[in-house]
Amino acid sequence: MNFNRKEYTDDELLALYRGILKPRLIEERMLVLLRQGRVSKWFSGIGQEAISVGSAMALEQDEYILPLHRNLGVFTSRNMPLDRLFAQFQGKKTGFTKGRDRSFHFGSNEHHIVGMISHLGPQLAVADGIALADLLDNKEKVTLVYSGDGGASEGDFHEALNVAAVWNLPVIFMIENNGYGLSTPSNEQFKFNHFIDKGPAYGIDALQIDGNNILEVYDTVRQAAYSMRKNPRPMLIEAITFRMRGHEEASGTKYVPQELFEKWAKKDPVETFEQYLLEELVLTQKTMESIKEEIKAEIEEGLQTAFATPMPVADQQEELADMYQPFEQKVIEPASGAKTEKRFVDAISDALRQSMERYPDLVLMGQDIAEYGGVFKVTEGFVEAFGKGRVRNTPLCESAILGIGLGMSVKGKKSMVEMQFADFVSAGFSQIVNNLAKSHYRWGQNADVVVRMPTGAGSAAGPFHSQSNEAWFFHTPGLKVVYPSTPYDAKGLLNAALEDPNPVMYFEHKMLYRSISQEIPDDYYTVEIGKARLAAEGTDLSIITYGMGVHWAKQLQQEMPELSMDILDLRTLLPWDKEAVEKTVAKTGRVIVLHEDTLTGGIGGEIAAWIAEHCFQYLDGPVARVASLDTAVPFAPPLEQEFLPKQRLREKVEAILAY
Ligand SMILES: Cc1ncc(C[n+]2csc(CCOP(=O)(O)OP(=O)(O)O)c2C)c(N)n1
Repeated sequence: MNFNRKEYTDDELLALYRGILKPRLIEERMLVLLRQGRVSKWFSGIGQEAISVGSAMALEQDEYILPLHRNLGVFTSRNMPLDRLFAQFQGKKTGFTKGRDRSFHFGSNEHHIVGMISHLGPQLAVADGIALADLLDNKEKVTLVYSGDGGASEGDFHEALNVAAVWNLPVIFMIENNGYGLSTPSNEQFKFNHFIDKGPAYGIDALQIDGNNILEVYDTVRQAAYSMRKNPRPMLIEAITFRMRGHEEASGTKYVPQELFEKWAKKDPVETFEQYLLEELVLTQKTMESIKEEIKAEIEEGLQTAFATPMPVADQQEELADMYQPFEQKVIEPASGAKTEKRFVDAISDALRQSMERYPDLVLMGQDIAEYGGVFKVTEGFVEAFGKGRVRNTPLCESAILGIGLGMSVKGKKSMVEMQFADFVSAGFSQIVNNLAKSHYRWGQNADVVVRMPTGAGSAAGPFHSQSNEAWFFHTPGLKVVYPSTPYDAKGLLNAALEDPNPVMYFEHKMLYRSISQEIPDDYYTVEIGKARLAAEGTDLSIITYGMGVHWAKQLQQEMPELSMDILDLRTLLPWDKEAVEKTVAKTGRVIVLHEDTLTGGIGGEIAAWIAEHCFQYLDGPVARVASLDTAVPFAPPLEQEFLPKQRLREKVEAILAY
């Protein structure tokens, strides 16, 4: 191994030595505990410590690091108290996730670390988001994120690098190339020779280093970070290394040829550095022994404390409440009575503009939303008003942009991500349901992100520009889902969504954009999230619905003037207003749940089940559902009309009344 100490002092070298020893000694202890069955799953970083430790120690303490499952050295380099770290591994309440997530799956803002979710790749875009926040605030900071050679096959890798390159984000993408992804060797994982070959393809500078040489890692990252702080841009560093143990401890290493272990054992990052320091007379045998004893004592103490802590006791209320960042909405009334007739689309635009004025930290991101104004022209004129920094055209990278939203939240910024069509959210699904939705519950980090979802059918746009996919998110704890049906609610609910520090999916039906208008307040105001609204009042029947369903029910009422019915517009789907539902059911005793989404697994099923369970005593008939056919959304208008539930509504109303 070629160590080059350059100008580094003895103290700096010794600090690196202490740094690299700690994760190694912890791991050696963990292996013993594993054999004794005292810790569960363990992903070993033995052989790769120089990368975690060298890179983490090269950064400033308040620069964010986003580690993965083999980066124990990042956590130790940030001097996390070991008792807490071990408590985290053991699922104890005194860890970082109250026992809710395992091993390295947590973050700690105190230590400027954002931990991974199991999916690996989504981590990369979160780093982009942190870097973007710093860049917008001229902070001159870098963010460091890791990827394995296997995880780099994920689409998220491509998206994160692409956006970082286009936006000049100061992110160090550290690729730990250890030759295997679980059991899959590199030649079955990718066809290129080196990850550095990818850098230029993205317009990113790339460097390849010996990942087992802590001095080389430290020096390279220090220099890269220094240059990137002054001249913001991403950098790809490929660290060549080897995984000396199995993917995780239970899975063995049969698939790895023995000679590879022998070859890499000679390059052990801890032993070779130790040997170098002894030869350089930076370290003596005696100091080496005493440093080891000191660290071992710290480990034992941490372990004893962690083992002595009891397992968490489940408290249902606390578990449910912690899915969300606590937030008590105060409904804001408009400051004056001034009103203007506005179309649905203008109401949305109004809310965005006023929220941009209200929150200087709010950033809008979406495809073609800047100069072009978005495909539905919601953000027309916004660049002139707020600048390109806050009104950002994005590449076609839904997943990365949503992950960036989470990264921005880590830095206290709000973001709105516009899906060009709600259908395309599938390309960023994992970021929403796994990252944004779960991070508060897991480690207390809120995701202050509103995702705007132009949704719905009716314009012969075919299966991929027409879907109603609110049920995907309705099923995901941690999200809020709102779905206005009037211009008044569109403005008030979007303002409320942007105010709320939790991730909110905001559905806006495209067919309502220009087809309905209403006099709405000129001033800023909010509508309460979680509250339904009676769109019509009657006594014979309740139609519980939202979005376009409200308008279908109203049309039916005009066609059947003799019919006296409640039309309950849910407005918020998650959490939905059970009180209002119970009230209308108690009043009429006959219920239809109506929605544009397809029938099976739609929100109507949940509401109908809840009514059956909790309002049985009020019912004079079965709880009926009217929804779209269980097919994709067809293109040709006659097919689309048959698909949509509108024409089946009347029939069902008559059947329920006649029951
Ligand atoms: C999206 C996704 N697919 C599959 C897995 C299962 N898995 C966990 S780690 C891993 C291998 C990762 O290899 P690499 O990125 O090279 O990192 P290494 O484990 O070698 O450090 C796999 C397949 C996962 N966690 N997430």
